[in-house]
Amino acid sequence: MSADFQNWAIQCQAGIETFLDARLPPTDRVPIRLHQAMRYAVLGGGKRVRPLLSFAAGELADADTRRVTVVAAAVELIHAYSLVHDDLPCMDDDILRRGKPTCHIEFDEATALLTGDSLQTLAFELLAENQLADSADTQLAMIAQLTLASGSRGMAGGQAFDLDSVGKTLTLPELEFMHIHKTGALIRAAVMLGARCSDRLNKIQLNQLDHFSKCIGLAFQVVDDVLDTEATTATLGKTAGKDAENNKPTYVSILGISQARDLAKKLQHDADQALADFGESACRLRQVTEFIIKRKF
Ligand code: GRG
Repeated sequence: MSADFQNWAIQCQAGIETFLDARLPPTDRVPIRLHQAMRYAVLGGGKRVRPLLSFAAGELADADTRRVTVVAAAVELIHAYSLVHDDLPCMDDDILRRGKPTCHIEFDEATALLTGDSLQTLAFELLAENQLADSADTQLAMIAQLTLASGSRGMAGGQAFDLDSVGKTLTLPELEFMHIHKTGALIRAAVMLGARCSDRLNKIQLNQLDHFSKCIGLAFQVVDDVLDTEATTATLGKTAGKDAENNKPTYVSILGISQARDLAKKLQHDADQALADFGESACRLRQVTEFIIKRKF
């Protein structure tokens, strides 16, 4: 990673932290325990990959940073909610997330459930109360895009497939279908919402960007599966080896580690190709892609 990219990423991560800190309800406001749990689940952790993608796509489209910050925060809130719910005993039943006890361990199950619910609605509150696009039609379309990416036809639907797949043998296309929804849909929304904060990109360019975002959504998951096999709990900040322990089909269980790594490289190449027409303006998106592929946690 170049120093230039690292500085840029640190700046974006700090910007999103400040914004989320200001917009999450304070802990002296009732219901205090719920507000404490919301802040616990969101602040001071995570790689903020989805916000980095929104900022990089925003730069590509020359979008207003204040608008991009709002959509990046909304996507990160949806992501944080999904992690809180995913860790619950009725789902993945995990005790460690972002290097600290999961929300239901630190608080309790009912609070964790309400935390996820409240983070999700806060995301849409942000999108509804700020100007994100030049036209109201575009803004409504952006909000619709995030609802679709989060719900039963996106992330929540992918999670349902995931829960249903435990102990089963999936084909590669079935695994891909699951991850396009579970992980890919929100990553796609992060990219596209960042770009749509400006109306600079035409339909062809938006389609190219959409293709890019589908490739990196899958690449992110392939790398996640490799890390779940190879990295330690201490490095990941979440329990390593969970997929095998839970008898879940993964890219590693289907392809083996070496072919899974090759697939991640191929997807990076496809993502790069999708950006070919953008030239230098897509530099940040290429750097975030490299970060996703080379990450160690
Ligand atoms: C509960 C509706 C609902 C959905 C949950 C995304 C998800 C669906 C569950 C998370 C489980 C998981 C480990 C999925 C693999 C990919 C993934 C989303 C990893 C975590 O994202 P990172 O690495 O996490 O970006 P940080 O902590 O860095 O933000």
